[in-house]
Amino acid sequence: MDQEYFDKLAQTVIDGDSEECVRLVKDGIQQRMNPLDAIEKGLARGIMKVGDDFGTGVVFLPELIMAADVMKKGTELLDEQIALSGLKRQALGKMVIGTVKGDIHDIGKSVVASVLQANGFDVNDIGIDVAVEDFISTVKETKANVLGMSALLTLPLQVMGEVINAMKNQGLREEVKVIVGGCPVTEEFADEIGADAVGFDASDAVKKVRRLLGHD
Ligand code: B1M
Repeated sequence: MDQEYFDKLAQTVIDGDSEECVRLVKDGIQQRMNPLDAIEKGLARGIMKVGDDFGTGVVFLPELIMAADVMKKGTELLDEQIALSGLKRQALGKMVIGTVKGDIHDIGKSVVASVLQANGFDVNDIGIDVAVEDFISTVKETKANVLGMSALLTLPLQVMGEVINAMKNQGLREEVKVIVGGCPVTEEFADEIGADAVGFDASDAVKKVRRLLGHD
């Protein structure tokens, strides 16, 4: 698919036009485009523009919500394609992923979960607004060897550190690797709270998790 296609896809998010978004995504799927390209080069660029305009007061919450709904409809269709591409692979590791307590942003986290799954990891996505004790109990129950935490808001970032401390207190930290991500998360912050890695996008998350588990 060419740049014009990705620009049109981005525009559907900006315009809040879910019908056109779904039409374009289905068209792209039929033409065997790379689904991650459609998310990163198309839909995500649209939502970033709306997010920037929201930050500067050019658009308001209702427009942001509409744009997010369009993005979600598009990513759901694309996530299905991403999942299909990884169906036959053997699990490279067991992972739990969620967005931390106080934060309900789920689009980026879900994209990361789908791409990791498609790349051979067994991923348990426990959703949004996840409390410290729920991360810990799911890691224990599923015997995961990687925990992924996402946050887009600045304030709930501290929950990531609380989860890592709880893991230490419960003797889980040695055996479970931790990766964090989301737009406010930096290398410095990850070091400060004692995470093993930070993922800047879905492909980077795959690269880092592979490395953490010794696959590269
Ligand atoms: Co919100 N929001 N939002 N929002 N929103 C931001 C984050 C914001 C930066 C917008 C702005 O002001 N410019 C701002 C945060 C400011 C701050 O704290 N510093 C903000 C705000 C303020 C809010 C509310 C408080 C607004 C309000 O109510 N007044 C509210 C928060 C409610 C809450 O959480 N308690 C709110 C609500 C919403 C919507 C519900 C409308 C909607 C979310 C819908 C949904 O998720 N279902 C929404 C959206 C869409 C955004 C923006 C515009 C876009 C987020 C997104 O989906 N990006 C966002 C602006 C921005 O990010 N610049 C914004 C696309 C997605 C593919 O990228 O999520 O970054 P992203 O994920 C990437 C990477 O970050 C990385 O890989 C992903 C794929 O490339 N990654 C990981 C993410 N997690 C990872 C984990 C990993 C590894 C990589 O390992 C575990």
